[in-house]
Amino acid sequence: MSMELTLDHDAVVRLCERIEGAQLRAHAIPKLTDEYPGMTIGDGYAVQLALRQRWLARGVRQLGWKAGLTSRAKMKQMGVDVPSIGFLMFDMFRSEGSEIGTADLVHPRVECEVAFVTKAELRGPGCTGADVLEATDFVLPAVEVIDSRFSGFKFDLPSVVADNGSSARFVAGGRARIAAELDLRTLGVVLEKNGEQVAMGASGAVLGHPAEAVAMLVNILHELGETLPAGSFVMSGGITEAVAVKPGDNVIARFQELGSVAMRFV
Ligand code: 0L1
Ligand code: MG
Repeated sequence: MSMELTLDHDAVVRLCERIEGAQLRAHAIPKLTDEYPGMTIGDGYAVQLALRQRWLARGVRQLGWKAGLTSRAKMKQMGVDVPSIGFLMFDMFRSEGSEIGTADLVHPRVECEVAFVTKAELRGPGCTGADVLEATDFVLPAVEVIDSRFSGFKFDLPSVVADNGSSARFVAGGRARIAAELDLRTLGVVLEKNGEQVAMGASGAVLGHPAEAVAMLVNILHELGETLPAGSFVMSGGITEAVAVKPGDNVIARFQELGSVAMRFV
C-alpha cells in the first residue's frame, strides 16, 4: 500500500475541513480525487489524521478503530481491492436498542461485524491473527452504520480513507464472549430489517477470520507510526454487504453464539 504523501499541509487542512463539514452537516460532496487526481492512500490517511485531531480537540474520546472493506463482498460492492482503517470516537457509539437519528446522516447503511476488545497493546509490523487472539479480552457482536459522504457512493480508496472509512455510528451489544471458546471462522450472522432477512453470512467472510482483519489494522497502524493500545474497541469489518436504512426501519443483527443487536432508525 502506498503511504507516499503528495498533498501539502494546506491541502490536507482544506480537505479535512471539507470532509468535516460534510460529516457535521450531512451533505454529500464529490470524491476528493476529482480535485486531486494524484492523491494517494497515504494522503487519505493524512486527512483522516487531521480529522481525528479535530475530534480530539473538541474533547471527544477515541474508543478504538475499525477495519473496513475486509470482505470480498464489500470490496466488490465498492470496486476497491485493499482494506482500510478508520477511527471510532465515543460520540459515534449508540447503545443496543437505541433510536438512531437519520437527519444528521446522508445515506446510511448497516453491516454486521464482530468487535474485539483488547487487553494488551498490539503493534506491527508482522502482527498476526494469533497475536490478536492472545491480546483479546473478549469479542462481542456489533453493527456499524456507514454513511459515505460522497455523492452517489462514487469514491475511490484515498477518498474513502479521508472520510474515515465512511464510519458514522456503531452499536454494540449482545453477549460478550471469550474468543478462544468460539470458532470465529464459521460464526453465522443474519441481518433482519422490519422482520425480513435482508443479508446473511459467516464471519470467515472477513479475510478468512476476523482476527486477521484486526492484525491487518495493527499493521496499517504501524505504517502510520501508531500502535493499538490495550483496552481498544475494534470493529473487524462487515461480514455481509451493507444494507440501506431509512427512518422507521427496525434492524436486528442475529449472531450465532453472540446474541443479537437491535436498533431503530428515526
Ligand atoms: O466499513 C467498511 O467496510 C467501510 C466501507 C467504506 C465504503 C462504503 O461506504 O461502503
Ligand atoms: Mg464496516
